Amino acid sequence: MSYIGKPKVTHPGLPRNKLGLTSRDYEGTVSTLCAGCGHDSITAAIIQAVFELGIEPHMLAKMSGIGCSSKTPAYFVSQSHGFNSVHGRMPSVTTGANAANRNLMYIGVSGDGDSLSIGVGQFVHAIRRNLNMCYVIENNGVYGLTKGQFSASADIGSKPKKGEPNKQEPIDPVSTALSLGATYIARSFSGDKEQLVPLIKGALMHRGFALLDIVSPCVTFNDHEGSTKSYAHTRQFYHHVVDMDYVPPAEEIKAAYNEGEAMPIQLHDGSTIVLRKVADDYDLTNRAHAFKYLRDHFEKGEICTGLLYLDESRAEMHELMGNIDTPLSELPLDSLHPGSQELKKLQSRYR
Ligand SMILES: Cc1ncc(C[n+]2csc(CCOP(=O)(O)OP(=O)(O)O)c2C)c(N)n1
Ligand code: SF4
Ligand SMILES: [Mg+2]
Repeated sequence: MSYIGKPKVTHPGLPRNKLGLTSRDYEGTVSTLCAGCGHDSITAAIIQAVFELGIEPHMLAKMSGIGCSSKTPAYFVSQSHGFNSVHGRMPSVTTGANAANRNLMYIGVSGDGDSLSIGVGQFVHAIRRNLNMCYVIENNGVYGLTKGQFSASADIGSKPKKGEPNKQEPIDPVSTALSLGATYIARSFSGDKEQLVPLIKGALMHRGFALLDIVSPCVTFNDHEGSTKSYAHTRQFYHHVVDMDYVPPAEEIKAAYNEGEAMPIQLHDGSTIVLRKVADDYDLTNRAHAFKYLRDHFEKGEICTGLLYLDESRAEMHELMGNIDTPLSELPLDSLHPGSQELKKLQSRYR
């Protein structure tokens, strides 16, 4: 794979964030994806979110597996850490990295194939551990990179370009994450940047496992009539449930919200997310209610979007394990290494 850098000519008038950086400083290499691919729009939304949050590039770790979606970390924040793992193994590699260095901010970018087929065993255990990361599934219903075979998120009746419609039940990442106890669950659409950017910001700042399931049409293999992951289908059946704004710790909430319509929730770092309910009858803090609502609307063919579930109270992986605050990567080797005598004692217990 060859990477082409973007020319670094920046307009002097470009807005700068709290670090003095422009959005151009958060770009990556030139994308090699097909023109119009939803994944490129998600990359643009990630760039905007990390720029606006003022994240120091060296404090970000971009993780991925294999697929067109998993290639995209190359296209944002060139100066951060990155690990492109094998197919479906991004969650375990991220778990290991996070165990060693809890100070970095982790963003994993995966596909519906990478996460729901070969990587499904890894995906569910990262949720169960409440791994502190933002997990993005760029969901197009197909294996784009290997030329458009149906993935496990393809809906029943969805028609391929050639061949028979899908007959098998889809795996819905949102319902799966709800049942496993993920603590921040959202769904959006690559074509809705206004909804997507605050959802990404909230997911990055949330302490615990944050899932973003983003419908991201594959223009080459799954954007035709009869596909349920096309631009036209998604726009027609898109149903906003709860939108949100993200307010950083240093800023006060300026917008006027009517009681009942908006609910501010403080995150652990002192920032606030302000929820704006679009569907009056939705309760995003009640798992059973959220599950039923999403299922009922799915059966009507609707795609519920927005922040769909939030639990700020659950402990994340390090807290659950009672780990020390200092990242293991910063501890001296002798404090991590028990020594050969201790190892012998430990082994003798198993003889
Ligand atoms: C172990 C292994 N099995 C199969 C493949 C072939 N393969 C590459 S990408 C991919 C699926 C990618 O689909 P998805 O994660 O949905 O990404 P997309 O390209 O649609 O963004 C498959 C099956 C592989 N690279 N490695
Ligand atoms: S094959 Fe599909 S998923 Fe892959 S880059 Fe092209 S449009 Fe995007
Ligand atoms: Mg896919």
